[in-house]
Amino acid sequence: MHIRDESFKLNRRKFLRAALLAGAGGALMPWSALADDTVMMPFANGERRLVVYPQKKPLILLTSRPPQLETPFSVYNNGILTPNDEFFVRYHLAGIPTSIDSDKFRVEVKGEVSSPLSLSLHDLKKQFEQVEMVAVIQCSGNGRGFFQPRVPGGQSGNGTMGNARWKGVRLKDILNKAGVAADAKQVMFRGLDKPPLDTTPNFGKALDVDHAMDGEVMVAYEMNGADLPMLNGFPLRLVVPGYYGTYWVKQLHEINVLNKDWVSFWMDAAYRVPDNDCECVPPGSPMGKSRPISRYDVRSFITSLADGDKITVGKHIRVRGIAFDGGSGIDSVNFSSDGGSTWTGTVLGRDYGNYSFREWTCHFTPRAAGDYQLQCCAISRKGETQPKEPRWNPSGYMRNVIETVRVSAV
Ligand SMILES: Nc1nc2c(c(=O)[nH]1)N[C@H]1C(S)=C(S)[C@@H](COP(=O)(O)O)O[C@H]1N2
Ligand SMILES: [Mo]
Repeated sequence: MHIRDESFKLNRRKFLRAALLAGAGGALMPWSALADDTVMMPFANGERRLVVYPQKKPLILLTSRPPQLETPFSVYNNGILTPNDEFFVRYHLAGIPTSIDSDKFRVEVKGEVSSPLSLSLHDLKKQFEQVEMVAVIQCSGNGRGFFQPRVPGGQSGNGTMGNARWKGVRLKDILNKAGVAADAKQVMFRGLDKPPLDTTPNFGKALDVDHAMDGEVMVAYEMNGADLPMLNGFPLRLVVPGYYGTYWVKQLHEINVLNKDWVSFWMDAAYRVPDNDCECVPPGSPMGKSRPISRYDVRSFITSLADGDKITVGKHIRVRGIAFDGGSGIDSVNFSSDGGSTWTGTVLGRDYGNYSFREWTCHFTPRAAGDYQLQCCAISRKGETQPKEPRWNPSGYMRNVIETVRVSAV
């Protein structure tokens, strides 16, 4: 059966399977993919299976080893926070942890520090101030499947992003307790996942020490008021507000302070963007000089309508969507029903902070029968906006072109 991503609905049988797979308590059932529907993504070779993983509703399968699961886009219309059981999943290595004893779990703080620490979850919650923040995590390759010319890598639509309320402690407070050496340069983070072959580099990421100490980067144990799902990093993950998901290390168990830049595949070969103002190169050309990917660019989406929807001539509708950027916050969002020739303002919803999705709404009445190209375009508080033509880079990162939803009025 083929159904469009935007209109997919769960049938009762799948709900039952999802419930079965989720199992009881923290113990996870065997990792398998069972749902038997497919969805069509709006690009060539876009057929995808819907799969059920532990603690998850059916998500769109990109790969199963390692799991890469995309959120069906319709989910973003249901609320500003993305539910844990519909949150996208991305791992690089097949050897991911499937059960963790949270009593035995420790995060080690070591390297260029005066007193190395080994902290249990209980220690973290008791020894440091607990903080909360709503923040978007977005994969660098969100929307990669739309790149023209096509680029290698997970061919995802725009469903590898999510917005959650994270609860945890400030990384700065942990590092201060350990006592960071004066000549510290970077802090390196590792998760518990293991490569299937010893030749594959273990996953890790590094931040400059000033960034790690900025008071915003968090070590989080809760997401939307619940423990992190196993696939989203249980029991602990790094939260790097405004920075691409690659830095948000899951199953965080090692924090290593270094007196030099960390040399690794994950910083020096992967997750790099062209080192210029637009972080882009002419379509089809090589990367050239590059730098590590960093903050999100500004994006916005229509969530209440999807490509191919029918609307009624003369009937008023409320169009709704979301916008976000790398941390300055959203200043305004404009809406167009004629493919960007003319624009009108929209009304912003509640402000959950500069790192959150921001809802926008506007009114639209199609006056005549025919096709409409609906677009939205956000402007951030630091004055950035979205380009009309897509920017391109060979890794398919940082897509933020003005997206178009094609509907017809009948
Ligand atoms: N341990 C570990 N953490 C990781 C990764 C990984 O492969 N292993 N992938 C990163 C990438 S690229 C992304 S986009 C986010 C995805 O977070 P999610 O799976 O919770 O949605 O996790 C990041 N943290
Ligand atoms: Mo990612």
